[in-house]
Amino acid sequence: MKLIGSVTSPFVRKVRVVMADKKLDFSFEQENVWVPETMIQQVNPLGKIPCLVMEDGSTLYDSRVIAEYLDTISPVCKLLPPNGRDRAEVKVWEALADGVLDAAILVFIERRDRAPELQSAQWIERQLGKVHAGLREMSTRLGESAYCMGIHYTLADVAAGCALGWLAFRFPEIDWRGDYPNLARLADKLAERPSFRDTAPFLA
Ligand SMILES: N[C@@H](CCC(=O)N[C@@H](CS)C(=O)NCC(=O)O)C(=O)O
Repeated sequence: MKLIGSVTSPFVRKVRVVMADKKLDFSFEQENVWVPETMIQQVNPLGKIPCLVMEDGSTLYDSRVIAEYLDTISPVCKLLPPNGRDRAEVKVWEALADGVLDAAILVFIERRDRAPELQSAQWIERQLGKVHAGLREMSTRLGESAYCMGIHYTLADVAAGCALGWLAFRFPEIDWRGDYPNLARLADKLAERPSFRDTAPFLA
């Protein structure tokens, strides 16, 4: 399997963490999807990473689909409950953490790619509102539990840890550690795992 991605994308990181936790072999091909010469649309018409290229050349996207698939191909470190309400709850956690990222990335791109006079303060406020509401909900859901789903590490923690890690990387001004000590405690615990430690985002 070949994973196409970058070392800064939190969605790619989700997949890399899952691969590492489940001890799956893959090659990692870095692709900058933001330059005009990117070839990403040859494997994903949406032009987004992560994209998983299988042995037969077929492709899987997006990160939620890839993570769910990877969990089915190895019994090591099961990350999703087999069915029922618990499985849906893990997927809600994933939707929540990914949704925080979607909103934060829109702000990041607006600020990075648009001239200051063209940036919409209203749009940025709208998206930041989602980021803050999402963080609040993550904190409420976590409560005093060791992990998102209680005592077991799951895909919910992978998604939450990658979202928090990316916010720390790109939005240091958002003080989620100060506002939500329980999220800081979770992030610190996850950062000790080799799968998280080895995939921390960095600027190349
Ligand atoms: N829902 C998708 C989101 C993927 C995504 O937005 N990836 C970003 C990088 S962090 C990307 O490739 N963006 C390129 C673009 O939007 O053109 C997933 O979970 O994989």
